[in-house]
Parts: sequence; structure tokens; C-alpha cells
Amino acid sequence: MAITLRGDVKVNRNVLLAAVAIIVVAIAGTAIYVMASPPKVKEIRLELQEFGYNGAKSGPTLTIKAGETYRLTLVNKGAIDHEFRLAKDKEAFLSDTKSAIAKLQSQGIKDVAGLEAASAFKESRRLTGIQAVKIGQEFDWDADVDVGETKTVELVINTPGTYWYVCGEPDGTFPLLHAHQGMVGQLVVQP
Ligand SMILES: [Cu+2]
Repeated sequence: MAITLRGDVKVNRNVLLAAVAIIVVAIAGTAIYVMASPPKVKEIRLELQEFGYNGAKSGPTLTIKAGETYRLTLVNKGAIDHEFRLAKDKEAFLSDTKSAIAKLQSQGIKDVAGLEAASAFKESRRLTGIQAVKIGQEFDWDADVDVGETKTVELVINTPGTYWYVCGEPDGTFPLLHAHQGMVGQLVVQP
């Protein structure tokens, strides 16, 4: 009887050791997998059209986390070119670009081609931006999305706050920009 008991205990201990070993390996494996996996890139899709996003006038509020990487898929569903650009403040973007364009018009600029060639116009939009966006391996102040085009942009914003994404294209709305026609959306960056 005593031998049988010892035998039972032995078997049970082996089973227990095997179970513990399996659990340890499973935990270690999970930890290694989690540590080795790159952080998951979050996806955001925006469709651009005259003059808003995702079929609406203006755009949806996008909420992201500071320091995290987001992949934005921009799809131009409209009949004219659009763009994605970041702005610190909507009102400042609208008024600064409006006065910059008015000034250029007073200097003789009469159309979209003239406006887009003017460095003062580029500068007026850049100055209201919070940062460039990453397109492929390049950084630019705006991501142009041609008619029918789909463009992917990578976005990481490290400073929490409330910002705006805007369309600074003047095509079809000159001397105003698409943003003046409501093509803006809020971007909330949470800590
Ligand atoms: Cu636009």
C-alpha cells in the first residue's frame, strides 16, 4: 500500500512539474512575442471630396494618442484635387491664408496657377501648420491627393492638443481655399 502511494505521489509530482514547465514556457514565449512584435500601427481612412470628408461637408473628429503611429489612407473621391494638411488652429489658418491670398491678388496674381507658384502662398500655409506629414520616406507639409488617387500617409504627433486637418487647395474655389468652403476636420491628440 505504501509503495503504491509513493508511486502515486511520484507520478503526481512529475505531472505537476510538467505542467509548471509548460506554463513557464508559455509565459516566456508570450513575453518574447510581445517584446519582439513591432507596435501595432493604427489605421484611419479618409475619403476626400468637394468640400469635406467621408461624404459629408467638413470632416469627422479624429482622436489619436500622442506618440503613436497612425497610417492614414487618403482617397480622393471628388472631381478635383484635394490635400491633407495639418493646422494648429482652424480660424488662424482660414484668416492667415485669406489675407495672404488677398495680398497676392493685389500684387497681380489672378488664378490658381499664379497662386500655387507664389512662394508667399506656400509659406502662408506652412506657417499655420503643426508639422509635416510622412509620405513614404519623405516629409512634406501637405499630402496632395489627385482625382481618383489613394495616398498613404504616416502620422505621429508627440504633443497632445486640439488641432485641425485642412484642405489648402485653391482649385475650384479661388481666391478661397477648399478649407474656406468647410473642408476642415478636428484632430484631437490625447496624452
Ligand atoms: Cu480639397
